[in-house]
Amino acid sequence: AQKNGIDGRKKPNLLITGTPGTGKTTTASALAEAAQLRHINIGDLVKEKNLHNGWDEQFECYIINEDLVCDELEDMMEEGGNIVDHHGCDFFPERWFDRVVVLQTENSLLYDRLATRGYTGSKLSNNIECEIFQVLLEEAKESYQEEIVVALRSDSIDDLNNNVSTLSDWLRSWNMS
Ligand code: DAT
Repeated sequence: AQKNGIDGRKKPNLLITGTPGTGKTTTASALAEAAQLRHINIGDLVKEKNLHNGWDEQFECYIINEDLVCDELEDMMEEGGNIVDHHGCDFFPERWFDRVVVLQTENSLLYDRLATRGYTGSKLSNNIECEIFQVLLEEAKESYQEEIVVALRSDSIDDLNNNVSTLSDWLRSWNMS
């Protein structure tokens, strides 16, 4: 991570990514509260601001307009102090992030979480496969410098609390360094 960011940020930007259900939103909102930073859930932002090109019937999700999302976020990212939460990471400018966290969850636990969320059929199996093949970890390593990418387990509430505390410590040390 760079002191005062590549763009002269005074506060760091963190990306929390991972397969749906691994705990991105839960982790990001707890961390945002603990560290007094802004939580940006890309899925919610896309819906609220209509940053999409319609609904994908096959994948049952909005077709994100990546250019509109990046334009919408640019000023806030330049300012710093953002925790961005999204199940993808390859379309953001690399310079935006000081650290990229990939949450990972054991398959059977993830299966239960997604089933509880109402996922069935191919939507459920596609997401489990995404986790088995570590798609997001690979995507993160391809999109950012490896030294800023960290994989964290998110199986239990203990993991969640540990992750929030580890990441709070890191955010604090970034501010002081
Ligand atoms: P995501 O934003 O990655 O889709 P989420 O934060 O909505 O995931 O969490 C999905 C569900 O799993 C939700 O009911 C909270 C629960 N959960 C999240 N992280 C967890 C953890 N580390 N241990 C146990 N349950 C967790």
